[in-house]
Amino acid sequence: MWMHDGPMLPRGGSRTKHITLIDPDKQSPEVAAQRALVAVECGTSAIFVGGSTDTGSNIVDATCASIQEALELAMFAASQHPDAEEEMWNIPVILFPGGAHAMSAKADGILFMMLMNSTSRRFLIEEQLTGAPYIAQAGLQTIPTGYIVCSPGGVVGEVGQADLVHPGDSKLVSAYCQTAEMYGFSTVYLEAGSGASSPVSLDLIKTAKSSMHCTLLVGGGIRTPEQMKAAADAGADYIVTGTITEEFDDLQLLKQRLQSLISVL
Ligand code: 1GP
Repeated sequence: MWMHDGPMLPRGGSRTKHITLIDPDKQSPEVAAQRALVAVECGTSAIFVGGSTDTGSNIVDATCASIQEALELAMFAASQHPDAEEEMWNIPVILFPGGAHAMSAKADGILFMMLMNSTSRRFLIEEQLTGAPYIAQAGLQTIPTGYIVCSPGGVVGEVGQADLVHPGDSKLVSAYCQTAEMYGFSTVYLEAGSGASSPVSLDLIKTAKSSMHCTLLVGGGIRTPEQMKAAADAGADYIVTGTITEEFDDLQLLKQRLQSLISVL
């Protein structure tokens, strides 16, 4: 269980941080926990749990529980060694829900999102209305997030019925970011879609960053150190990667791949 005062995803700091997204549908809870530990060893700053739109709460819950248990064990083990860094394991597990059906009280917090460019009332307010009572009862820390799906958009763009933001739509992304800030959201997430053929355009990231004071998350289709560095230089406070973590059954290979990405930040 994450133990800190203050926001889970603070803005700024001297460098961009990395977040690992784990889709509970893509591996067993045990393997999810192993992958999360490797990611933390490589320097990831938070674990997001979520992704697929049809994942039930039971598998989300089991995955969160497994990751939390692994982090607590790693922290305890570190506390027994004077040279080990106990604090590095104290990172938040945050729900990144496809909807109100994918929740868990085992998480530390939740991205409480408005899919701002959805054309469907469901993703603007209805899922939130369904989820809010559960979140309140579970006592999850909410991270109010303006979620903006940019082209190519992928599955989330289709399912979320997003009116995609395209490269060159600078005025539009700027207005979305200003609106998010005026609503009091702490965070804006520019999403190209999981497994996207290309990441969010660098111009959109730059414009978003200069349009608001919210924490800026960027994700979708980021696979190389060059893409990581470019998104960081454009102004992302956090870069989210998911798919690459699912591509390696061998944890040593996963470690090498994640290290090569995170070390450029
Ligand atoms: C998806 O932005 C995240 O919501 C991560 O995308 O799976 O392409 O890394 P990838």
